[in-house]
Amino acid sequence: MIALVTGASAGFGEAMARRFVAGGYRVIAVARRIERLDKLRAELGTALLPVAMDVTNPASITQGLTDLPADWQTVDVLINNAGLALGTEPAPHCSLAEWTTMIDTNIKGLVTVTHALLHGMVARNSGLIINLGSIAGNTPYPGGNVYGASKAFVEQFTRNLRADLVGTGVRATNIAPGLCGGTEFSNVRYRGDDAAAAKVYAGTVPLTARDIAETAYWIAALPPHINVNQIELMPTCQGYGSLAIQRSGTA
Ligand code: 8X3
Repeated sequence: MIALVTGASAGFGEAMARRFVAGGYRVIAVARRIERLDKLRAELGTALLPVAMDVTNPASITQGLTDLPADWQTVDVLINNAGLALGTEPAPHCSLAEWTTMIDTNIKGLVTVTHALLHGMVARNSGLIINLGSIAGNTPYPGGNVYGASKAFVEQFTRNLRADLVGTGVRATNIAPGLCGGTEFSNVRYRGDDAAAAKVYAGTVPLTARDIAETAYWIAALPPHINVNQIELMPTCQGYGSLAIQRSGTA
């Protein structure tokens, strides 16, 4: 069995590459940072194939997939993990360039890789697409603006895949994690301000990348008649908040 994991150079993607190799899969590890993938290959051996690819560049995706060795061409499990959040400012203070980067990666990249591999899965009557959504896709919060909206796209795209794929044997799942620590996610979101990133997790026991990898592996290991449409995970220390109300006469 072959799994292709995007964003495999760190965080969830790296943890998933490790978990799937440990479970007996061969893993196509995709990322821009090839030197990190090469290190992973040195550690995990020939069950991991590093592939340099920028999911925001359709030509790079086509090239990377076309160049796969013949015995690596049949992808059984696609894990669309590559994605990022940039900023926590209110919408009027956000950078359009950062909004566009999130759309290009979290939406366009995910859709392009899926489009490239979907035909093969349908032709083979089997396959699994795991998309990495977020609680931000269905729980609005201040500063979530385009990031949350991109994850709402991931959620609904996954459901619509399900609508179109009934009868094909191809499965699709949206994994929607909440607070998850120990990855670059918040460091990237706070644009390298590591102190601000660390504050996000202060005093919490967040989810870990291994928790998400274990979830993905469990989903893939289920019998083929079971489709997990969506799974939302939060650490026990996290919950839902109340809605904001501005009352007249108050600040
Ligand atoms: C990451 C979880 O809570 O920062 O997608 O939106 S959160």
